[in-house]
Amino acid sequence: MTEIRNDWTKEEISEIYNSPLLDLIYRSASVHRENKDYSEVQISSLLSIKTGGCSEDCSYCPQAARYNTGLEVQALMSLEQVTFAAQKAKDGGASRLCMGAAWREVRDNRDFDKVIEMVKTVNSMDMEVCCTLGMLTESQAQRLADAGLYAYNHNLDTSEEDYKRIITTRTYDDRLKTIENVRKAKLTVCSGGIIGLGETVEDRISMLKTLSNMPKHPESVPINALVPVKGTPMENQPLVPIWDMVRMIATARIIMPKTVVRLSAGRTQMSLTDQALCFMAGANSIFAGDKLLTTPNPEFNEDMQMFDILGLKPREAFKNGRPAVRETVEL
Ligand code: SAM
Ligand code: DTB
Ligand code: SF4
Repeated sequence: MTEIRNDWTKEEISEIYNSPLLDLIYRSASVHRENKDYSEVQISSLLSIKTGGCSEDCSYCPQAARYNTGLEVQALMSLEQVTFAAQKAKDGGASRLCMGAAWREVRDNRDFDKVIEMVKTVNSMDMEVCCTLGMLTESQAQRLADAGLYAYNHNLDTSEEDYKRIITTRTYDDRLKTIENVRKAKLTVCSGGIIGLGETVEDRISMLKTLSNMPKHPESVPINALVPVKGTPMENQPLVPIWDMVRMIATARIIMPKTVVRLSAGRTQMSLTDQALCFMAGANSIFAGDKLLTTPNPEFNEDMQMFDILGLKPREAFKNGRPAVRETVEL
């Protein structure tokens, strides 16, 4: 069994990332097969429970109020709407529902009370529940955990060095602090990044170092390819070459062998063959359903056809235990 390390250096990660592509894929696929049932893919469905109007200036994001992206702002959904969407996602084969809100941070108000109810309801429907709501305090993380939340998504997005170029309204430390609060509440951590923001290879390596040097690796690491959205500062960014996506996924797989690596945003820009390479390189999760948060994603049926062709199968919910018993099982 591959050793879990939290002391990867930039040099080591860089050597892996820059190794000849086929050697890299061979190595990451081997690590994947040693550590995981490689044919099992965890499926999450995204639901934007509060859309647009965000006060942050993340330069990739269509939901930032300051960019004219033509997005319709929507207030927090009702519990009924969420229940309906959760059932639809479950029927489509998703084992996890990830609810996203375009908030800078969570505030202790009625909206948060409503989100707590949503978490309880989706949890009672036998789905893993994930939230991504912006910054959290320790007590807010604890409230979410008590309601049955399974995972919290909070991405680093890029390297510490590159952060100011992408976002000025918060710091890298703010991001790390929330992740720490999530850990303190014993929630599982989902944290990754975006490639295609104009970052350098060194930035990618630096971000992977931060993730892999955390005291405990995130249980899931989403690798997003930028979806360039008109009206955002990143609208003219060229599409990410598939080889960069494969290198990121393979490197994440090798340095965080037990982590679920998610082939996240950007799949509509990829062929089936492209995606097959990503699964071969060690990706073992996707977002399914025809929408990400605000941008398109392949249809459930298309993905199921892809699974059939590639011999992949969806992972069932709570394979690693329910939140209440989570401490006793290996994640
Ligand atoms: N507001 C919360 C936050 O920032 O953590 C949660 C929602 S935010 C939309 C979640 C993540 O979506 C971001 O961290 C970023 O990684 C991803 N994202 C947003 N816009 C994207 C885009 N155009 N392409 C790829 N990923 C994107
Ligand atoms: C993640 O890493 N990617 C998802 C999820 N976590 C929240 C979001 C992707 C958003 C893509 C742009 C949009 O649809 O708005
Ligand atoms: Fe707001 Fe999150 Fe979008 Fe940043 S990424 S603008 S915090 S919704």
